[in-house]
Amino acid sequence: MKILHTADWHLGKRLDNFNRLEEQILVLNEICEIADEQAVDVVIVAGDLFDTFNPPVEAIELLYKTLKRLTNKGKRPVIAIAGNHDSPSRIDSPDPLARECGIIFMGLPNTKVQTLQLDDGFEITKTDDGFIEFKLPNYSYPLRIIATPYANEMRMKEYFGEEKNVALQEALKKSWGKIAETYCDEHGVNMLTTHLFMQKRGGETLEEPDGEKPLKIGNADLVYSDTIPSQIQYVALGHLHRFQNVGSDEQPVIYSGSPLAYSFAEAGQQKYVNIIKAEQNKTVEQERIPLKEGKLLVRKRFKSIDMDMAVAWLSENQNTLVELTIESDDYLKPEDSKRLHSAHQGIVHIIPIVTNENRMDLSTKQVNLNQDVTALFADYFKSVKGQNPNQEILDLFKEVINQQS
Ligand SMILES: [Mn+2]
Repeated sequence: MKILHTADWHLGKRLDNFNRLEEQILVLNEICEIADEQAVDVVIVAGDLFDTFNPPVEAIELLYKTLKRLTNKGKRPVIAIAGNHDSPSRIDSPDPLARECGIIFMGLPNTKVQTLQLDDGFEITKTDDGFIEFKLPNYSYPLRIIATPYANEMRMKEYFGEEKNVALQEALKKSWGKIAETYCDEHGVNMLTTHLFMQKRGGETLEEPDGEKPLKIGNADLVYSDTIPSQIQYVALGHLHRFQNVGSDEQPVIYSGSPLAYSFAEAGQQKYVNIIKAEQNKTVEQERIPLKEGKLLVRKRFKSIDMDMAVAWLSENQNTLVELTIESDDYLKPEDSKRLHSAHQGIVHIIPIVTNENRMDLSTKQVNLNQDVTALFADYFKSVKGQNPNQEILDLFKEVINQQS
């Protein structure tokens, strides 16, 4: 059977002032088309469906429409779990209605899905807290999924009936081990999906997404991939935005990554969905499919004297979101800033970098207190920015001063 794994949709997320909804519509449409072309039997969305607890209406509509489309009229189960950005109750609440369409929402680690049989569709034959067994129309063997939506360390242990002083790592190992022992024999396909910060023991320390709510605080919520029971053939993870395997070839533990680059730390990253071919009692085959939609995030650096070059580059790379660094000896002039912005609609930040060396150090320099306040301000500005303020800034300063008197 074929499973499509995706995660971290973050519907409703913005990049500063830039709304990403149009791109999200395009890339989710692309994911639906991949699911159809590849004729996948099951879809897993491993958390962070929304970006906030109270997402905008357009994001909610986009989620429901996309998941419904993915179910292929109730023939293809779609399992969507909550991530750390999602409100568990918001994810759980449409469940009775969603289930009839073939969408299984799981908001909490102890969510117990009800058994179900859809006309001409699939069947949910067994369930337990955080566990579902599916019978799919075209397969003689079942698919089992252990699903652990995000909860913080303390709550997670509570749901699993563990003491506070037990490490999360141990609590998960015990709970997953018990479910795997009970339900996951070699006569079916066995998978696990969760939204956690997981890495390989002894492996490199992975970076959490920029601007994300971090899970790893003093390593408290860090879990190693050796907690995974041996019966599990594939782990579908959410949280980290870059595609990566933190398991092994024999037992892949995969972050599918987000479908769009959501911060400049992800600039230039190719995004994917992962397609898994699984059979009972066999190592899975995987193929990651690159996503084409969405704007590229680009970090670009120019010297202010090469303003024409910057403008030319911007004109030629319209379908991008740009973080522009401008090196100059003087404070960036408003007319330059205007020129850059009129050449490109997607400049998210302009970072001015001062290259001259006559930055003053206030700690060693005697401040001349006999100057007027505007001259003092100019001195201060130069000490902080390394440049003299331009006339516009001085005028603005004077205006502020005058308003106060
Ligand atoms: Mn997350």
